[in-house]
Amino acid sequence: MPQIPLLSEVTAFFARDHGSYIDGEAVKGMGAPFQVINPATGEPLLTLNGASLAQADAAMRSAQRAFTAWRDMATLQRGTLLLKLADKLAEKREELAQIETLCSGKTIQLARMLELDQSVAFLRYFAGWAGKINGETLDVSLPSFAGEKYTAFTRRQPLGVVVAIVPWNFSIMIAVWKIAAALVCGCTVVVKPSEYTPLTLVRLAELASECGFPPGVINVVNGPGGELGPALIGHESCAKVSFTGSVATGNAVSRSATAQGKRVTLELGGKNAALFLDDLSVTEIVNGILEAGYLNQGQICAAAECFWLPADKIDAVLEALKVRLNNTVIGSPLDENTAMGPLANRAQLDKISDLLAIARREGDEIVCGGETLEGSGYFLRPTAVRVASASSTLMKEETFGPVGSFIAYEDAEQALQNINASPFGLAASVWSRDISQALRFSERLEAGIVWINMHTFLDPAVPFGGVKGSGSGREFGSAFIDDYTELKSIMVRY
Ligand code: TXE
Repeated sequence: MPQIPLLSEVTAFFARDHGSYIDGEAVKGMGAPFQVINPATGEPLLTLNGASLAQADAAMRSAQRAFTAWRDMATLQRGTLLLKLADKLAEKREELAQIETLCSGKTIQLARMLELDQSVAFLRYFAGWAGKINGETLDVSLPSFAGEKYTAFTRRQPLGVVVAIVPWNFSIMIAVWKIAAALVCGCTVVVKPSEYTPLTLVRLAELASECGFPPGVINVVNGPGGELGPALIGHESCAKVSFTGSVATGNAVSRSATAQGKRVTLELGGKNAALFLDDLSVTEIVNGILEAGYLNQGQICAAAECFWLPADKIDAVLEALKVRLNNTVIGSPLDENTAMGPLANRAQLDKISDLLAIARREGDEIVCGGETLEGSGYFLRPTAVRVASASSTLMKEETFGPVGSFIAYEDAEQALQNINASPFGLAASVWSRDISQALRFSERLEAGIVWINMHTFLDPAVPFGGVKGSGSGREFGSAFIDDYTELKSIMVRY
């Protein structure tokens, strides 16, 4: 199948010297070099230098200098700039999608539709909050002794400099969630992209400058997180950390941010479940599984990995699913007909291969997939595993890959108890034609978001975030306002 031709802008972009974006300029990194690998081929795309600690400091200082003017800018002007950036991303859709596909292995269709079109939608949504982030007027009950009166009101004030630490699975979109939310509230940002996908955010910051964003409002600091992350979080100018990534790193980020009195929100994934009730047909269940578990090679924090199926249907479902998964078009993510590209990086492939080896040892049955493709790319066939029991490792450890774990239940109530026994709770779904029944389950599923007859769809108007070990804080809706502003009370005697 043919690959799409790369745009000349993309080829020219890869030929440039890359680094970070600090104080309104693309700068060469002064830290250690690292490679960006094309996961479809295993070949390096380019080598760039990470930011040095001095450059991380310069980015934080730049964001701090830019903060006062950005905070004091008329809200409508801030909103207009976000709208301009949305238009710019729409205009550069193909260029950014191709860069992202080369670095992450995401299929070009998903890069266009999710990374770009969704980023544009989220930017426009957040731009709409400009001028609407308000306080309240309060009635106070202080007694008046000499005719004096009192009133009080609250204001929502921006926190200051936000450190946004983002992963590789949706490197543009997840960064846009954080950048747009911070900026519309009047905060400035320093973004730390994943070292696997460092390039598109540098391009985004350049485009923001072209739109008229003042220097320092959006900075991008590239490089491995182990040293840069703590330096950014511990910087005196850091008022808040917004983190999306692994549970282990997120917990370390949270400990260090809280110990230093910084606000922190965490979105950490976990082990999401989908519960299919027994009134559905085999085809309906299979369609639901494919939607919930296998998009973007399963590398979506909200994707389902544990599938609870009625005992009388599990055999038929797995038989039909096996046919559909075995027919998945796997291949170059630059081919528009590809449905499944490679995993995003070698570490990801190794981690999943190790988990599958554990599954085999524990007596789980690999129904289909489980093998890598020949060649140097990081391809894994879409995999379905019928686990031996609810205590199998695969029912607990996040694979973050195209690996569904399937288990039968006799009693949906018992399945619910098992799902809720998880220490995580980012997302879950319940599927049934009986909406009344599904709504009752949705109330009791312990997760930050529960979908009914759908899975993985995120909308800017609907708050998103986890419970239990899956994180704290909420993105989107009006819920983000709490996370990026401080509530100030003002009392007046008159
Ligand atoms: O994540 P990390 P990795 C899960 C998934 C995957 C695993 C590892 O299971 O297999 O995590 O992925 C930065 N202080 N998810 O290693 O380390 C890092 O540079 C501050 C789930 O890529 O969490 C990157 O920018 N920051 C997930 C970001 O943290 C640090 C999405 C995330 O990297 C740091 C991705 C430190 N000490 C992976 N160390 C989801 N929930 O969406 C690293 N970083």
